[in-house]
Amino acid sequence: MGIWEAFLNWLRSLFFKQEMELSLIGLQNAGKTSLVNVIATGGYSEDMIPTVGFNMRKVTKGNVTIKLWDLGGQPRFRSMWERYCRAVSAIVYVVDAADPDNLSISSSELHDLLSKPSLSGIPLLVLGNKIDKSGALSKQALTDQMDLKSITDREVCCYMISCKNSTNIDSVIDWLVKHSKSKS
Ligand SMILES: Nc1nc2c(ncn2[C@@H]2O[C@H](COP(=O)(O)OP(=O)(O)OP(=O)(O)O)[C@@H](O)[C@H]2O)c(=O)[nH]1
Ligand SMILES: [Mg+2]
Repeated sequence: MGIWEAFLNWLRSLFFKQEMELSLIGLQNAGKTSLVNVIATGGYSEDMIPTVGFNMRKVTKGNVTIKLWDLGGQPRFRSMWERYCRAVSAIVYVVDAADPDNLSISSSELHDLLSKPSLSGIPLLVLGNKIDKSGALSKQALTDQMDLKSITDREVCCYMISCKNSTNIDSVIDWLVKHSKSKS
C-alpha cells in the first residue's frame, strides 16, 4: 500500500468507525475457533483445544472492529448459546460439511436456536467448513440437509469454506463487514 493510500485510509478511519458484535455457534469440532484464528491472524492448526464455555476475541478489519463470541459447541455449553446471541449483529453458524453423521443434530440445534423470540430477525450466516476433505457436502446438499430454505424470518446466507486452506474466508469477511453497523 502506498503512503498516500495508507494516509487516506487512516483519515477515513477517523470518521467512519464501525463496530459489530457477533456470535459463532455450531457443534463441537465444527471449526469455530479455527475460523476465528484464520480471520484474526491467518493461522491454522490441527492441534486445537475444545472451547470451554466461550472466548471473546476482537478483530479489526479495515475500519470495522469485530467483537467475536466464540462459543463452546459441546452439549453442556449449548444452553448458553442464546444468551450470547441476543445483542449481536449477526449469528455465524459453523457446520462440519465433511461429517454427515452429525448433520441432523447440527440442523436441529440451529432451528432450536432460531426459534427463540429474543433472536428473531438477526441475520444468519451458515458456513459449511472443511470442504478440503473428501466427501464434504456440496452447498446445495448442505442447504437441503440443514433445511435452510425454511428460515424465512431473517436474512440467510451460506458459504462453503475451508479454514485449513483459507477457502472463501474473504467472502466471509466481506459479508461480516457489510453487516456491521456504522457508528460515528
Ligand atoms: N480438514 C480440516 N480440518 C479443520 C478445518 N477447520 C477446523 N478443522 C479441524 O477441526 C478440529 C476442531 O476445530 P475447532 O476450531 O477447535 O472446532 P470448534 O468448533 O471450535 O470446537 P469446540 O470449541 O469444541 O466447539 C481441529 O482439529 C481443526 O484443526 C478445515 O477447514 N479443514
Ligand atoms: Mg472452539
